[in-house]
Amino acid sequence: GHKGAVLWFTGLSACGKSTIANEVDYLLNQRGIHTIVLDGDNIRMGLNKNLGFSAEDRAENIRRIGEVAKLFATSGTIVGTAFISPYKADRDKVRAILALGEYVEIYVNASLETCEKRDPKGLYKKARAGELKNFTGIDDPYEAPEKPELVLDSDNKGIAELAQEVVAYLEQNGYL
Ligand code: GGZ
Repeated sequence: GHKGAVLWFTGLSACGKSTIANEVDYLLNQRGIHTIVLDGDNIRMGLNKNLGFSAEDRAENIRRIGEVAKLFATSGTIVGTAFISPYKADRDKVRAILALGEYVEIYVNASLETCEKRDPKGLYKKARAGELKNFTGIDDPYEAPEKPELVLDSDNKGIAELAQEVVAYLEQNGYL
């Protein structure tokens, strides 16, 4: 049997976090595992709709998501979270409130160039034009993880392969 865990995907906008998290979610569901994905669609639209993108608001966004993820993990669910979570200190606080081994940091590593080329919502373009301020990677920092549990090469590999890498990590480390 498996225990709860938090698969904390972090990376730039358009790096593939949400898509990979949803594919992992699907693969785990196929094995009968209880899962949930937390992402901008279900968190920033609801619980966190009063928060923007200042450093303070991003910190509060991540803090609340960490607390929600902890509740689900305690209930035995495998939680996937897909937020930029650009600041190391905010991620480290989430790690600290979870039980040992419960927090699995997954760095979805795509270069800014790749993300900007994808630009599915045209946000990088707006940020470059100065129409969108404090955009991560353009005029707001992204602090890459120093010791993530897993790094995914999103410049060179596709969604299916990266999702398999996550599942393999979970198998090899006793989560499944
Ligand atoms: C970064 C922003 C910004 C700014 C709006 N900076 O590609 P998306 O659209 O769907 O993903 C981005 C999302 C980031 O929200 P998070 O909750 O993941 O951020 S954080 O963890 O830093 O709190 C992008 C959109 O929101 N977006 N403005 N200024 N991304």
